[in-house]
Amino acid sequence: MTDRHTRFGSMVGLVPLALLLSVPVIARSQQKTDIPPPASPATAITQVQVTGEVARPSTFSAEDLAKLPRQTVKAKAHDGAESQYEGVALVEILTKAGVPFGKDLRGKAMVLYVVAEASDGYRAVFALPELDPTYSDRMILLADHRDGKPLSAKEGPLQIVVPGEKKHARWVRQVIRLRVGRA
Ligand SMILES: Nc1nc2c(c(=O)[nH]1)N[C@H]1C(S)=C(S)[C@@H](COP(=O)(O)O)O[C@H]1N2
Ligand SMILES: [Mo]
Repeated sequence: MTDRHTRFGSMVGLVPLALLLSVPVIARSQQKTDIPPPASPATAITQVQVTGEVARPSTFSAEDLAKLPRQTVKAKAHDGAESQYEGVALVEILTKAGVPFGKDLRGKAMVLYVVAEASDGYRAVFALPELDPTYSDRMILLADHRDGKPLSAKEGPLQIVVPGEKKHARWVRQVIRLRVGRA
């Protein structure tokens, strides 16, 4: 008992010494970059989730997007440069997930909307008729290529392209999710 107390006492005495000795170790581990950097957009996986008020919640990979009807549109980016964008019309992706368009986009479905969500938390809303060729001739695209090349890390891998829109606030970059909601 006494012996243990004595030993404990001497261990307590060692604590400040141990702390003192560990200072250079801590300093060294802070210099070392052994913590991996956060996933950069350059390595982001090409995929988009379709969630919310949909019959078939789905995830579309690059392969899935390549199999859907491909569209190209000419549009002026925020930097003022006219480019050829290539990708899949939002209506095609959403139709696959069971979102109503065409003859089904009427009545109670008229309160549905889609939120394009980005990896940085940025979001923008579209009403379904804006995307529907039976309502509008606009071609709102989920683009994966610009002028024949994959989108840059800043833009992509997936970006909404809204040709002809006078401001670019709905050209959501780094899209990760299309969430359908009911107003
Ligand atoms: N993911 C994401 N997309 C975004 C934004 C954003 O902050 N995050 N800003 C929007 C706004 S307000 C504009 S004007 C354009 C700006 O495009 P640029 O950054 O390519 O110039 O991107 C749009 N898309
Ligand atoms: Mo903007």
